[in-house]
Amino acid sequence: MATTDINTADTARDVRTIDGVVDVIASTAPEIRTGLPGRRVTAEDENPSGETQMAADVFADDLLCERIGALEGVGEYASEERPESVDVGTGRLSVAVDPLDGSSNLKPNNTMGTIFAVYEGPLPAHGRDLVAAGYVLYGPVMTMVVARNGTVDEYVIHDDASYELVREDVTLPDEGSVYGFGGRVPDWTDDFEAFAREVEQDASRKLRYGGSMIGDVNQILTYGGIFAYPTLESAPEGKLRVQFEGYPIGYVIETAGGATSDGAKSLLDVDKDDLHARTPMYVGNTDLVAKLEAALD
Ligand code: P6P
Repeated sequence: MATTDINTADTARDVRTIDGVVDVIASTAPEIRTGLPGRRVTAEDENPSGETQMAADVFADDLLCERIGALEGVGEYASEERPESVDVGTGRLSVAVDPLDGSSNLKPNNTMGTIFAVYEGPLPAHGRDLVAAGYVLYGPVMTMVVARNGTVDEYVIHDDASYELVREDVTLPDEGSVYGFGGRVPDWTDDFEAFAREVEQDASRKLRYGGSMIGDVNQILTYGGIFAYPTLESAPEGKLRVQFEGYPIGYVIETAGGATSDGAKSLLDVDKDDLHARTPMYVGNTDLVAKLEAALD
């Protein structure tokens, strides 16, 4: 469930570093998007989670590692595409990224995202070590959502890498109208399926699931509701990664007044010490997340 003790940067130096990370994410996004057309093929390797890597995943990761690693206040860089974190300097902040979330959407030309998380201290870090997080959404418009200093802001990123603030202090609407549930229905647990059926029967809600978490979570941030990639019979830990997806999205949604859960507690309180550990993810309006937790209890 949502918690109030969202951590934020407490030194001017860290604020400058966070602003530098946001600048790098925004300025690299147009280059990532321009580099996608020629990279819609699978790379030779799998990522540390055993998933097929796209050439675009490797391309985006290399760009971000180089650019973020050059920032003075950053000491460590890690990504979903690399087995281990990389020492990039002596800074006290670490940055974890999912360079291209939803790259399986590349072939059908659907939405994808770049997720970033800025932690105080070394990696793997804990959700309460976050001081900023956000994502780029590669949609009809390239947008960036940033949670820092206790607020969530949305920007449009232009092809020349300039970016402009379009929505300040973004919060979830009180009444959520969309839902999106990942995994295959036969693989859902009975408790989750009962919850899902109740949400689906509610005439005030409609399905929005696109196979890229950032596209789906941005629907929740915009229209309210609930997104879940749940515990599965075949994967009790779920699919999504704690450091690169669970914590940063938990930080964004809770900063925006929503709630997040791993089924029992805030995503920010998930305690896994493996860099590529997974977690079930439930994020959205507080009432729906509370109902979900009761259903799984
Ligand atoms: P499925 C993309 O591969 C991802 O990591 C998330 O962005 C997304 O929510 C999920 O996996 C989609 O998984 O099983 O629906 O393909």
